[in-house]
Amino acid sequence: MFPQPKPTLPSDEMVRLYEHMVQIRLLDERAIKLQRSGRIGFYVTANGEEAAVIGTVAALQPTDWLFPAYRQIGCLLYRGYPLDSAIGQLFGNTVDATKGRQMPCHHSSAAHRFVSPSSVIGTQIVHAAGGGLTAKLQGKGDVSVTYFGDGATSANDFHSGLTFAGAYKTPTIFVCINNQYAISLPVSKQCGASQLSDKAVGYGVHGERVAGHDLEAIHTAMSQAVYRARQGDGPSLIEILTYRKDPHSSSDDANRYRPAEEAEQWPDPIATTRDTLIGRGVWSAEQDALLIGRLGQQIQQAIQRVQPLPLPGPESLFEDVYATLPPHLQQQRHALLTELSKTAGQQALVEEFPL
Ligand SMILES: Cc1ncc(C[n+]2csc(CCOP(=O)(O)OP(=O)(O)O)c2C)c(N)n1
Repeated sequence: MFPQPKPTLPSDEMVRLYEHMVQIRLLDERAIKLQRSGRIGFYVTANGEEAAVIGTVAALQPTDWLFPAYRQIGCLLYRGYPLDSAIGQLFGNTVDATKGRQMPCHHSSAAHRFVSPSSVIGTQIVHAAGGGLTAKLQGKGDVSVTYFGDGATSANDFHSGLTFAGAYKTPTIFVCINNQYAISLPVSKQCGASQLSDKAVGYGVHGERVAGHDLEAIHTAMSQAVYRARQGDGPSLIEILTYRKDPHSSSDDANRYRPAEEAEQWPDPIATTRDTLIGRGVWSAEQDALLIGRLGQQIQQAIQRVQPLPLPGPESLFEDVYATLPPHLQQQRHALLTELSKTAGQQALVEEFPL
């Protein structure tokens, strides 16, 4: 009923995926500069995880559900989410779909089946198990996919989510991006298992580990997991082994808890993929430079468009929960706007939202 996954990526497809990987890297580099220059408050990169993100999302259909953590902006861009919206979320301004209510990097888009991430580690794992059961009951062949880090495998929600998915044989794929650290805590200090994918067996879930710099291997493992899930053969845990090349976020200094030279032992997914493509004769250094220039310019232009936009107005605080605002919230909105009108010239809003 469903097509068997192909074991390798055709070269033109691999080039296409490589371009998405480069886009993530360039956006990360630019966003960190925005953070360092005080223009956005916070950022987390996917540096070292680009093949994990793109190799997995590329094995899915746009109708499959994603339950991400905070390093998977690349999945959303891969699915066609506008760059302006992605960057607007970092600024929390009027093109931010989350209206400035979330931390930067906590994107969500119902249209792209990219469910709102929570900062609380591991919560998305149970949501994805439930999403998998929903997909199974609907019977359309959709799968649900969740992304989380090595640290999240020690959270209660990992146990709950995999127990549920294994028991109900949900079409869920648990993608654990093992980047070696949960902030400052190395994997070896938070878990006694020799590999995290071994945990799957106790839940009746297929488990497998794959190298994080190997785009094709990731894509193949994911395609096979998707195939099993769509066939009704239940969930998989895919551990993607890589290294977090940057600090945990823009808020910490990794030099305080790990030696700088450690990163050099881990292959870079971008360089590995680029070299593979050049080695196959389907890519060149000149094309690479042109790509970096083109994507960098797109990002720069999007920032120039988005950065000047205003922040959401204070009245937006009261939107999106109730179809009809209850009287006590109407009173609070009026009181807030009346108060602000005294200092910030918001009289027009008071008139727009009278009691
Ligand atoms: C339940 C919970 N505990 C602790 C934290 C603080 N915290 C934020 S990120 C993080 C590390 C997560 O590491 P990992 O799951 O490996 O993901 P990574 O950031 O490496 O991608 C921690 C401990 C949190 N957000 N939620």
